[in-house]
Amino acid sequence: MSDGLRCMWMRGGTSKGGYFLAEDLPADLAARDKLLLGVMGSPDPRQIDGMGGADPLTSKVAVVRRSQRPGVDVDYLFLQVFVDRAAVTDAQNCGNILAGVGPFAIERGLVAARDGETPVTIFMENTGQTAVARVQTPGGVVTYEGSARIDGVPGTAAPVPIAFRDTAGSTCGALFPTGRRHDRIDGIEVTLIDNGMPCVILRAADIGISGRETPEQLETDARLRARLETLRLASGPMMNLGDVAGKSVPKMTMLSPPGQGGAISTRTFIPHRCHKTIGVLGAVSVATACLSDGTVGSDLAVIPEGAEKPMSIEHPGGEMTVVGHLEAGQVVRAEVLRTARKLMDGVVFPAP
Ligand code: NQM
Repeated sequence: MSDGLRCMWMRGGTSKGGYFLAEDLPADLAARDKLLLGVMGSPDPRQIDGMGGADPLTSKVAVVRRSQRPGVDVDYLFLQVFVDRAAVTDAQNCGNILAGVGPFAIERGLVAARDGETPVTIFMENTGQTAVARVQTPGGVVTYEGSARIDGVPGTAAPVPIAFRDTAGSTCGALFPTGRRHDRIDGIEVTLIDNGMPCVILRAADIGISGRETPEQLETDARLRARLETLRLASGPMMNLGDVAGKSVPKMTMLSPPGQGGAISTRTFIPHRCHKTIGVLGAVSVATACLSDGTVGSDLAVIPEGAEKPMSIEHPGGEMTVVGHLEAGQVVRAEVLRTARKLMDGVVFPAP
């Protein structure tokens, strides 16, 4: 591949990665994955010979194509390239990288821009569900500049609001895959939920932390990590995910009462590194748990009044607001505000 490979590097929300047109990647999946490992410089904890940033949040890929589905603009496949293992997985979605898909699709000519704002309907191949992202396109050109601010990213940028409608049971087949709103595993009460991201939700206090620790403090707590992994491995089959030893799902989110005026406070392992903030669909799943009676979370959360619930999900880097829309006590739609930015457009040269 000495001629290199066309790609755009983008920040999507609080993540960063390579955005490719499907036609620019090999159709053979083994060849594609080998190439992407070379692009990122994996396996290597420093990813020194590639573009990856030595963190799962900066070792991500979006593969985008024009959609053949009625009412859908583009299909988006998310790939997590592991940092220190020679593995690439499509077993999870990513709502942060999703934020860059609309601008990328317009820039590559897959979607015609309107003057002002362009809605881009995106089929998320990982989970078979659809999201609508609104991209700012004054004069029919994508702009990344604006006054929207999201925690975990310095400065401001153009807003990319994203709406999710049908994310319940995305990977596990049901919102509550065990059919129960809480379960007990290894003596700890958990809620197993999937509203776009399979998550194991537990109380921080139940596992012996305050929930106010930094990600660095939590990552160096060997006892905590071992306990979380035991819970995760037991949760996998209960969530219809099978053996999750080598998988990046479910995520492990520990909840505590809000400390900054939000709805709930979180610390999340994804699953072996502690997230510096929280994933988008992870936050949608946490908000949904908190808004559902009888769950771990419903007892800790401070829920806003009204049918539209702006749930401020606190995380180590600030907060992310998920607006949950309820019908008959169920979350039927969720919206989040993200931003994205084009960092580089060109040719990448993967390690052989
Ligand atoms: O939950 C990290 C991220 C994510 C995923 C992870 C995400 C989501 O912050 O939708 O965005 O949980 O692996 O990009």
